[in-house]
Amino acid sequence: MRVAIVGFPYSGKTAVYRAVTGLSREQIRPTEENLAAIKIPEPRLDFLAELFKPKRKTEATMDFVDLPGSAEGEREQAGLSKHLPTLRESDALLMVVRAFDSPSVLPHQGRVDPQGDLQQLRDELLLADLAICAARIDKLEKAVTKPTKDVEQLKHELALLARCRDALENEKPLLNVVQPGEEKKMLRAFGFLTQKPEVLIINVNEEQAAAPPPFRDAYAYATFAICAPLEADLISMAPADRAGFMQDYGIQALARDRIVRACFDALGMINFLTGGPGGEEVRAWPIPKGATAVEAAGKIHTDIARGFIRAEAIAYDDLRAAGSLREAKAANKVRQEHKNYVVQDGDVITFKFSA
Ligand SMILES: Nc1nc2c(ncn2[C@@H]2O[C@H](COP(=O)(O)OP(=O)(O)OP(=O)(O)O)[C@@H](O)[C@H]2O)c(=O)[nH]1
Ligand SMILES: [Mg+2]
Repeated sequence: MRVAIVGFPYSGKTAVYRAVTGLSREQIRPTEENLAAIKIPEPRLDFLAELFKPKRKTEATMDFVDLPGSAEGEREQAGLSKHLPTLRESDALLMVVRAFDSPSVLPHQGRVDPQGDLQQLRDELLLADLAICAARIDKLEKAVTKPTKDVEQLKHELALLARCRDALENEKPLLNVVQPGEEKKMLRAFGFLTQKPEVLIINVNEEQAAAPPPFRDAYAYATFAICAPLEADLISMAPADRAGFMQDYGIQALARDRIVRACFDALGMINFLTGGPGGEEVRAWPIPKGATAVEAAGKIHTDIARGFIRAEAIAYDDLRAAGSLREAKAANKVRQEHKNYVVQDGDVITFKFSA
């Protein structure tokens, strides 16, 4: 799972990256792509750790990428063109728009207009996708006139891409145009940018650091108004020092966990959990919503999927309410599930398999 941070020059992308990763300015190479793996908050593991006393507690991680700032002269645009390969490989976009005033940081196009900037960013993403779409359609239109053995498949792809082009020309992002499953799979290699879910960060002044977002955005999966450099400073402080500052600013909780969690949810992912009495580890395993028990087993090890017999599953809430696995079993809360069981968020699972 990879999230790329996208925004106009000096919108505060690197500050957001610091706020999410806790890295200092010195730890970031300004002229290169920076990538860090961040733990996805999973508070349910704390209870499992308390219950099973394992050696390790392992959250899943998500990669965040900060792209280097673009050179002068490209300031009219977000300078996305040279970063397209990285963006295409990402699964979600963390959009950053500037809402802060600062006499020392020249705003993009000479004005602070977060909604206008967001619109422009999205237009750039749409145009980049449209170019890819049109080029492929050109190729396919020629290819389908030849009697090759895969001509039916190519026609299928052509029809899908034509639909995508129509949507893009009408300024519709592809996220809600492409069906999950087969269509999504067919388009995967193109890495369309408007097919990626977005989480929006409105980078506000310190005075608004704890205020609700200044505007709502209907498209982004979630919107956060944060003062990115302030969040970056807070996260790098010792917890004892931090509390006082947070109180002064009226900030209840660091933005990091909410942002990371929103990206995870935006991707349509859920966690199933593993661990048990006497086990070495309690762990969260991310899977796409709708994944089956045997697919979940394959996340842990292909052997477990291959030799799959059954999954013993209990909902986290049931385990928590029962207080222990033994009590939960006595109350008939542990279910025996087959291969095609659709795993639910927070299921605590033990797989039975033949080696
Ligand atoms: N006053 C104020 N300054 C900010 C805020 N966010 C970022 N800045 C400053 O604006 C400048 C640019 O911030 P960066 O985080 O480097 O922005 P960026 O989008 O990564 O910029 P490039 O990578 O060069 O495109 C830095 O000097 C930041 O300290 C903010 O919320 N308030
Ligand atoms: Mg930067």
